[in-house]
Amino acid sequence: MPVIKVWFHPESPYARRVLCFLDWTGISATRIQVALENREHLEKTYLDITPFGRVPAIVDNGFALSESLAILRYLVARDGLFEWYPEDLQRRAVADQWLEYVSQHGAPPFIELAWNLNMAARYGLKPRVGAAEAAAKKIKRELPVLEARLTQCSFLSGEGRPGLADVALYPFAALAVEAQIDLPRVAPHLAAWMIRMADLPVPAITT
Ligand SMILES: N[C@@H](CCC(=O)N[C@@H](CS)C(=O)NCC(=O)O)C(=O)O
Repeated sequence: MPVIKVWFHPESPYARRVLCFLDWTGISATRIQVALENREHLEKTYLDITPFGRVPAIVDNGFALSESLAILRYLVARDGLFEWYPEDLQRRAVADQWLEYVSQHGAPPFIELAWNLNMAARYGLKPRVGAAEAAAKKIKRELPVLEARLTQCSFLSGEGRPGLADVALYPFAALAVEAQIDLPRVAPHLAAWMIRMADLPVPAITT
């Protein structure tokens, strides 16, 4: 099979969803770093690959695709990796339920907190006024949801092994320290899940 090209930034949790999945599944890919800080994502050469001008994006044998979750679903179907995203109607529906939940509610507060408390300053940018407080409120609502699921199941998938919802959450939850969330104290089951996920091979942070 031709080698996939993947455009990423090492600090983008969206891109890291794809990088983690590539590593965990052993799909070979050429990684191309996009310097968001130099606005490379807004250059024509990159916009020719993805109309959205964001990372991640992939090109597979001339076929271009953006949006991290669309890419994960594509890779599952392309390589028949249905252990990550079941084909059975109701198991797929549950996988989608958790994937949607992570996408809409579970993951965003981690990056919003981490960005506004730490990351923005690293890039010489100012955090948005009130954004960290708003994200802290959101995380307070979502942590008990994640914690309850991971009290009942070892992975969000509910399948006894990680699924796409777990992949989608992992790089965001990995921002807990930068988000100033003491996971072992406030969400011990989520913290234990992080360790289970970290036991899977994880890509290095740089190319
Ligand atoms: N919904 C997109 C979000 C991707 C995204 O927001 N990526 C950020 C980096 S974390 C980006 O490229 N930002 C550049 C910009 O918005 O200009 C996905 O899931 O792939």
